[in-house]
Amino acid sequence: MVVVEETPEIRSEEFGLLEEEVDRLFTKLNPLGWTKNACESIAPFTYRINQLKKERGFKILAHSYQTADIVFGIADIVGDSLALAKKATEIKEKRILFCGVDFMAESVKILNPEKLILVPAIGRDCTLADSITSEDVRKLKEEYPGTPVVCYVNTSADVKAESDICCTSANARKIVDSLEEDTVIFIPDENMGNNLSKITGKKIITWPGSCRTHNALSIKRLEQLILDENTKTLAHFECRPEIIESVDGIGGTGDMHRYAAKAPKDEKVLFLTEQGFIDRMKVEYPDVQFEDSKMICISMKRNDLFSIWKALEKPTDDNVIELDEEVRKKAYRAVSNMLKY
Ligand code: CIZ
Repeated sequence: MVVVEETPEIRSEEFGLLEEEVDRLFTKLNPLGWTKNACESIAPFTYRINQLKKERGFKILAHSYQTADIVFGIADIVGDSLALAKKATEIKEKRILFCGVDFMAESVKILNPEKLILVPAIGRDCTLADSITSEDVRKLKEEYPGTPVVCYVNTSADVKAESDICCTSANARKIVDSLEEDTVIFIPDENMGNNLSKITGKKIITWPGSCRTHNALSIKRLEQLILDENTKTLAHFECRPEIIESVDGIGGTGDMHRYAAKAPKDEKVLFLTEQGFIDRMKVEYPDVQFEDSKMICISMKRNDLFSIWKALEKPTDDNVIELDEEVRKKAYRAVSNMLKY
């Protein structure tokens, strides 16, 4: 069987603009090893997507774990889930195409119920978000009455609706620290809960959930990744506690971004998080020598230029993020509590 790939049709009068698009992409992506040929193969997609988003009144929001062709080719705003959810409340566009996984797009919908939120790929799962249900949270609350429930952003809207406050890797420490209680239920990331317990000195009741990408990092693998003893190594909160004990710092991608922005010229830096974020840093801070983590989240990588083009041109029900209004209102409380930090 011959498979003919579908690509956007480019009219002959647009060829000049397409060449400019190839040059634009090459300037951005060449530092990551992209060739002119590779840029030529994606240019019809980025060109058409950028046209469609203007024609149809969309802003494209992309999580830092997306691939570089999305981040530098078509995204208007790039960041972690907290930054993206906040930015979404500030933009005038009523339509958002969100490149990330479902729980992140749901956070945007929780804060922007009047906006249309589309996610391009199908199967935007997350091992953390899928590890716990709202019923599980209700049972935890029965077991530990009066104990505050902090949910990591990697949870469904249903789970957020049962929680007191939501947090991201960027503000988890501040939020747990700020609570009056010495015992806190932290769901669903067990590594992050244990790491927070060590940092804050609080008793954290955890849930057996983990991010398959960060949890897979072992000490042996870490040793292989550190190519030079002078490398500064920062690990994501979602990594195992033994990893956190062996590195120079801990945080979310927001903290890592701030570190990269101030890193001395030529410093060797290893961020133990998803490779998409490292590629973003390599382009934005070319004077720093970022080592690759080679940690890949396959769910994040399900969004690609083809599915984005299709979702903008002809969205289906599968692309649309819908939330029950009662659940959204309850989840809004936990998310808006988080935004104070
Ligand atoms: O909050 C986020 O976006 C996640 C899940 C990780 C991070 O550190 O960016």
